[in-house]
Amino acid sequence: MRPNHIYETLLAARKSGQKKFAVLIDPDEMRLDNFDQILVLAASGHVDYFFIGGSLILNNELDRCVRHIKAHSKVPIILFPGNTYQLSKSADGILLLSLISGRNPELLIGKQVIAAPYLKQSKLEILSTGYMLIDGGKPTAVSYISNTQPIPADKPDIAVCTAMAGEMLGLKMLYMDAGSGARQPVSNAMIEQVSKNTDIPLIVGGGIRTTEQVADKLAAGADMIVVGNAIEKDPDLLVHFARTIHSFNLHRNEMLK
Ligand code: 1GP
Repeated sequence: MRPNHIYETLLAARKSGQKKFAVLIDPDEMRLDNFDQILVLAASGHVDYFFIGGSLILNNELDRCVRHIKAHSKVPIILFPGNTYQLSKSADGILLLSLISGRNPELLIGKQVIAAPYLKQSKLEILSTGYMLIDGGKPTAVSYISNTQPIPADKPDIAVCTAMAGEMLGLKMLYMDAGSGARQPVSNAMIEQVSKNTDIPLIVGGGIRTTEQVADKLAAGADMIVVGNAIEKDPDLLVHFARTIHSFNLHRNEMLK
């Protein structure tokens, strides 16, 4: 296992209020023309991390996808696996997810037991993450595949207690996800409550489509924003989202002077 470079960076960023931006790549979309455009935009310094994965990957291209990105960009790659077969030793780190919003034992601990010996031998940095699925207004691939119910969008107390329990159990990060292509992203009110009541890096994703939403989620307390679908459809959005995040960070630095 690699030393905790990614985690140390994220923890320091959380403490200093600096926000991060991750682009989610679905290996199934690798052949799209947009994919190389995304790599070019990311390589010019706009993206902090690539997340790679999906609830259901139809091709067998994950490892090739990771190596292709490595060859064309220096942006660290973090696996975001929907299953134990979505592993690649060429990535930099892995979100070792426990689906703490659900009550499916396979996704709380079962899959992690299967993956542990592979991960122990790999050089991947292990980022144990409490994964919380939040209702985004329609059933998503994650809720269907995981056979779990998301936390209701209007019940921030459930999200807070779930997040606090995850932190107390020793998970290093939290990921609030409305699911890929969600109608509504996680609400600002819920992000604010979870962020106030926990001290570990908070990742937020699912259904984020506009710079206003990005700015609002950051102001509410998200430490990292993840966007997949919107950028897949319009890669130029990557630059707009990155600018929003960097100007938030600059503004914060100015305030601290
Ligand atoms: C899904 O949070 C990610 O797990 C990203 O969602 O594709 O809707 O941006 P979108």
